[in-house]
Amino acid sequence: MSSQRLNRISEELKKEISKIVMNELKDPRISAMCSIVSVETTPDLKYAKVYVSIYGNKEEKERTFKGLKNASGFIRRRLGDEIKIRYLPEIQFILDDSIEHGVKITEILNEIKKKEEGKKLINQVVLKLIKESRNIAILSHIMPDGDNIGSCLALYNALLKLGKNPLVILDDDVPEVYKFLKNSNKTVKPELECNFDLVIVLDCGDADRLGKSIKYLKNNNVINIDHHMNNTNFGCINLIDISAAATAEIVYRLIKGLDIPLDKDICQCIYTGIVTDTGQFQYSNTSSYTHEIVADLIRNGVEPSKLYKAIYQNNSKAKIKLISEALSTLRFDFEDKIASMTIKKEIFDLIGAKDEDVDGIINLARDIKGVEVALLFRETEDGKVKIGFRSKDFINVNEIAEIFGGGGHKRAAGAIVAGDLENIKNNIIETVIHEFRR
Ligand SMILES: [Mn+2]
Repeated sequence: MSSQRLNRISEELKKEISKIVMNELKDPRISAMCSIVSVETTPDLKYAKVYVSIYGNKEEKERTFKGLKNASGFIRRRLGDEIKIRYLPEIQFILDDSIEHGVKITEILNEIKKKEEGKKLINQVVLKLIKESRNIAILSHIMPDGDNIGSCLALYNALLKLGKNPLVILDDDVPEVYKFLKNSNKTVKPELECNFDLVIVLDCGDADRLGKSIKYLKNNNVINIDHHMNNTNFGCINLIDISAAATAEIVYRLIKGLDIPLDKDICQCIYTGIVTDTGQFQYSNTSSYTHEIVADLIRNGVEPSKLYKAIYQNNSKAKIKLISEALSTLRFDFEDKIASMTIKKEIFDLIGAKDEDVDGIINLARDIKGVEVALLFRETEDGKVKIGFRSKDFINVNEIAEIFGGGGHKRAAGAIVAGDLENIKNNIIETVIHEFRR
């Protein structure tokens, strides 16, 4: 191939990759301040080295670079739609620091502006894909919580109204407490082998948390809709809004965008997602926008006091026994700023508790005066320990959970670690203390 033609291809790749990076990637890790400097394509068109300049400190650079590398498969697929060449080269991102300081501020600002447009674009693409699809699978993470169930059922009920053929596929049963939601009995287990026109994953930061449902990501168009800050962007399209208090908020916006009229059933599902993920509107993720949505939900039939009774005044006996056992293990560290509790498997089994009964227990430790970080250690069936992290004011527990392979939000996160319970406890408490001292 002539070097002239190769240069032309490289130039075109550069243009298209820049467009995709600026307008379509929604990985929160990717800083808006990055630009594609140049592209070098090998003569056999097998590889394209993409030199990228990232403006920012070391950590921002690393984060953005990781995000870009992660997205290279998606970018390559999108290039296939945009450019007509026989062989699509494999993309290798290479960090180019040499021209970093030459990046003009105006250019950066232009790119940020484009990124804002990119967000709108993603919304439009999601709405279009939903409109054009008929068989739509809705998935979420294992050990479902209120946002998970509320978001899935809100979308399910809305898509039914749109004449679609939706299906909620969950690894676990719907927790008792959420069974009052419309069509909670219609969810199915990930048993069928089936291709869908569209797979929508809700409230799930990492594909690994899908359990057995992860198989539906293969050979399907996947839209990943979430509000977790460390979402791994495993979808073909990723609609991630970390400012949303709950995924149910994003689902509300989608339903509005699809012009589906709200009804009481849909609104109850959305309300459940929001009320549970905001800790009944007490966490810092609760915004004026959250309350605006809730006002709309109430206008459309939600009766908050009834819903509260259904969700919060409906505890199983096992749950209360579990709370009592957990409280008896309460331990304090670091001048009582860290409070932790432990639930051993044998106690859990003895009580006959269910996974859902653990929900909210950790908050009892967090809510103690002077406590900044609360931890709940729970032995699970497979000899692993599930750790819940909560913080009150300033410790970013998402970062701590990430160290142990987990994640979540700044004030609420989780991780699962294999090993000896006591070792894990000490290790994690030490890590938290280290975080305080930083
Ligand atoms: Mn959520």
